[in-house]
Amino acid sequence: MVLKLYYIHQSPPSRMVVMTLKALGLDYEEVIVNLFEGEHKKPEFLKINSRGKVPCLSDDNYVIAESRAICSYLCNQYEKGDNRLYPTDPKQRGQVDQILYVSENTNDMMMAYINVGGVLFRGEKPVEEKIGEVKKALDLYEGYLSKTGYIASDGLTLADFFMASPLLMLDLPGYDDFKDYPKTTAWLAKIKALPYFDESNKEGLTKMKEMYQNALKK
Ligand SMILES: N[C@@H](CCC(=O)N[C@@H](CS)C(=O)NCC(=O)O)C(=O)O
Repeated sequence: MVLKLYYIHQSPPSRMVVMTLKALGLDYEEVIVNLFEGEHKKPEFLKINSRGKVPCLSDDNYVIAESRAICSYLCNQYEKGDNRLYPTDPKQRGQVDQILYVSENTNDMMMAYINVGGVLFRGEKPVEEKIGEVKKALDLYEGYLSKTGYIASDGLTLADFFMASPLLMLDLPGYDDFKDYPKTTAWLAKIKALPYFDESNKEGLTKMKEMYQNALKK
C-alpha cells in the first residue's frame, strides 16, 4: 500500500483527511499542491483530479477526490476493530452519512460569514449580515450534541471531524460568541484535545489566520 495525499495545510477539507489518516494510524506520502501558486490548475495535477481541487488521494493506482468520500474510503478499506470512525452497522452509518451531507451545508453557512475568498483576494471583510447563518448552524450543533455529546453516535465519528472543520475557521475573523452554545463548546474542546489534532491542524490554521488577518489590515 502506498497512500499519497495531494493537499495543502491551509485547506480545511484537506485537514479532515489528514485527521482521518492519523486517527487510523496510516502512513502516507504528502504532496503539497500550492493553490496560491496555481499548481492545482497545472496539467500534471489535472491528470490526477480533473476538477483541480484538493484534497485528493491515491492508493497505488486508485485515485479518489472529495474529502468526505476520501475519509469514508479510508475507513472502509483500513479501519479495524470496534468504536469505528465510520460504523459498519447500516443504521449507525446512516446517521454518520446524514451528518456528512449536512456538514456541506453548515460549512457553507459559516463560510458565508467568514468570506475567505473575498477577504484574501478581493479586499472584502467578513459578511456581518451572515452572522445569523452562523447562529442558525450553531443551533443545529447544540441539537445534534444534546443526546451523547458527539454529533452522530455515542462516540467519535467522521461526522465530528466534518462538523468541527468550519467551527475552527470561525477563529479567522476572531468570532468567539459561543455563550449560548455550551454543548458545542465542550465538544469542540474534546475534538481539539485529540492526540492528532494539533499535528493535523495547527500549521494550516495558523498560516490561514495570519493570511486572513493581514489581508484585513490592508
Ligand atoms: N467538496 C470538496 C471541496 C474541495 C475544495 O473546494 N478545495 C479547495 C481548497 S479548500 C480547492 O482546491 N480550491 C481550489 C479551486 O477551487 O480552484 C471537498 O470536500 O474535498
